Amino acid sequence: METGAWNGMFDRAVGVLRRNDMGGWTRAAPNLYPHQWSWDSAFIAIGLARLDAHRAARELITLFSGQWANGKVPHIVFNPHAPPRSYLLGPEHWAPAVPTPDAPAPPRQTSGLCQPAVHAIAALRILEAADETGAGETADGARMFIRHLYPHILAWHRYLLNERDPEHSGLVTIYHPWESGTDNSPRWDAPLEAVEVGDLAPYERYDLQFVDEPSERPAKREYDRYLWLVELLRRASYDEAEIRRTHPFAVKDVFFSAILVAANEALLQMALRFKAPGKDCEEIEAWISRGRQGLEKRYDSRLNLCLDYDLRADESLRIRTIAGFASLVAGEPQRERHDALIETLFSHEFAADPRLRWPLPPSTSPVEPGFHPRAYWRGPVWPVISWLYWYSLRRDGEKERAVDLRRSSLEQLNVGGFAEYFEPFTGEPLGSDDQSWTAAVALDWLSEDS
Ligand code: 9WN
Repeated sequence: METGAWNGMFDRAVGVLRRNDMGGWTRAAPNLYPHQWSWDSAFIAIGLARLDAHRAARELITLFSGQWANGKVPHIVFNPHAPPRSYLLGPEHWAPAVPTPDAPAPPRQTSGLCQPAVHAIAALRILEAADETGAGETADGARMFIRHLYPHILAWHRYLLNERDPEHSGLVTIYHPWESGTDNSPRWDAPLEAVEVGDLAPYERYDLQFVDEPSERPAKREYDRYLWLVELLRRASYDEAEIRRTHPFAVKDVFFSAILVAANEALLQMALRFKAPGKDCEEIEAWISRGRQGLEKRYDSRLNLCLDYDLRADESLRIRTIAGFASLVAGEPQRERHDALIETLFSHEFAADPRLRWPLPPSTSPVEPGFHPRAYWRGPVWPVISWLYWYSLRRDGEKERAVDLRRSSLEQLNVGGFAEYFEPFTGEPLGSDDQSWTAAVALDWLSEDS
């Protein structure tokens, strides 16, 4: 562990996670996000694994206690004790028009969307951490928890592969920008613009009280559509076939799909370790190759990026964002593809823009017309995304690039603290302070030697 150079950052990161610990689960941030978010929890578990594998496993177990009967892991598991008027949308906004047997029984209250499936990657990390600790109650408990979780993660992936990709394209369909985790990315501008907002009840933006400027959060135009899409899903009672047929926002998300491939690699390792039936392994292997092939088809050789696909407009979304490097996250692209993606990632279009405070990839390319350096997913650097690329580059033998990403990220966090995201040119911390997943990835980085 290399913590000396970073002035007590490890302890500061631990402090953030402890303060956000709600007892068995961690709120995403102190004020702005008082509930348990799905992919945040996976990153949080990756960080917690460095402290306490057993507690890390509990983070996932609590999240999966909100899993739906059809395998879906909801993007939010609500905190019944969250202060009133702290987060819109609350549980009441998600209630299905007709009760669905898929949603978990009370007292668990959840949203009806999902988010990228980082969980298997986290689960494998927890097992590795437990193995490093060896025997003992904590490590054994962690292993037992993950063993118990394995079939639930398998069911989650099966939901994504079947319900969100009945076409067997290898690509996951999302029904809301929130499902991508990169909410107001310009990737979603065109498909969102095409959504006609109906009779939306008036609402108040609680989120704006927790940021310095409204531009750090999505605009009203976007929020109207976010709420309307939720209303439509609720009215459809989350019926998958109905949504597939009628929902106005349906996009094949390359980044979500790539994370699922990487997660399936982790799941396969778990299946082998737990001596799961051979048919599980064959199924997962087929998902992995289908995912990689699907991403390969979404590669655009003019932009040197993978592009999302709008199913409603029947067109590619030609926007240069961090999601375009999806095949690097999925792993094992053809050599030529790998090299082209790396070249673009470290070009002036992304991490080598000379104006950057640190050479870290911005969420949207500064050469893209929709780029905005302060606006959420339209330009700022997000440490969790830097972590995902660091993880992928390291896994695939790009050691030097990975070392540089880690070092620059730690410098960014050392100066700016554990903010939700950062202005790419000035390094100013933006969004929420003390964001749990930012502290968690810092812990993971600090626990490595390079
Ligand atoms: C909506 C919690 C979540 C992250 C998302 C991020 C933001 C929520 C919001 O916060 O989304 O899910 O209200 O803006 O975009 O990636 O999981 O940290």
